[in-house]
Amino acid sequence: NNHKSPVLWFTGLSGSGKSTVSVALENALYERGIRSYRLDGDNIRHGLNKNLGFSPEDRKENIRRIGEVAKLMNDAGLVTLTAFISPYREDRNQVRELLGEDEFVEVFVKCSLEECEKRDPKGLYQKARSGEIKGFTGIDAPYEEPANPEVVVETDKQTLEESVNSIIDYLMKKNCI
Ligand code: GGZ
Repeated sequence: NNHKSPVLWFTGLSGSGKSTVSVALENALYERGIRSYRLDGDNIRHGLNKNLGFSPEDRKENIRRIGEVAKLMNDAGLVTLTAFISPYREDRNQVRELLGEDEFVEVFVKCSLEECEKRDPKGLYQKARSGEIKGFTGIDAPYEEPANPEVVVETDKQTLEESVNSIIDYLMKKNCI
C-alpha cells in the first residue's frame, strides 16, 4: 500500500492535554483498525530514560532517544504517537530530520499557560511557583512554540472530539491513514 505510517509528535506545556488527546486519538485509530503505539512518560521516562532529569541537556537527550525509538516503531509499520513536552525547537527539528518530512507530523497542543496552571492536575505549577520545583517549563524554563507545526489543536478552545477529528482529517488528507 502507499500509506506511509507517520510519527505523530505531540508537543506542548505540562497540562496542555498531550496525553489526553493522544490517548483519544489512539482509540480513534484503533476503531479504524489502525495499529498504533504511544510513547509517553510512563513507558519512557520510567524505563529507558530513567537516568535523565529536566536540565536542558537531559531534555535534549530524552527527546533524541524518543526520536530513535519512534523511528524503530515507525519502521515496524506502526503509527507512533509521542507525548512529551519537547520544549526546544532545535531538538524537535532534529527528530524531524531523523524521520524525514513525510513521516514526521508535529502536533502542537496549544493551551495558554494560564489555563494549564488552572488545571494543574498534579500540583506541579504550584510547586514551581513556590520554588519547590526549579526549571519548570513555562515558569522558569522555556517552551519554544513550533514555527510550522503540521497540526495545531487548541485544548482551551476545542472539545476533545474536535481536536481528535482535526488530526484524523489531516492524516486522511495526507494519505497517512
Ligand atoms: C516540566 C516536569 C518537570 C520540569 C517534572 N519541567 O504534567 P506532567 O508532569 O505529567 O508532565 C511533565 C513531565 C515532563 O516530562 P517530558 O519528558 O515530557 O519533558 S521534556 O520533553 O521536556 O523532556 C511533568 C513532569 O514531567 N515534570 N519536572 N522541571 N515538567
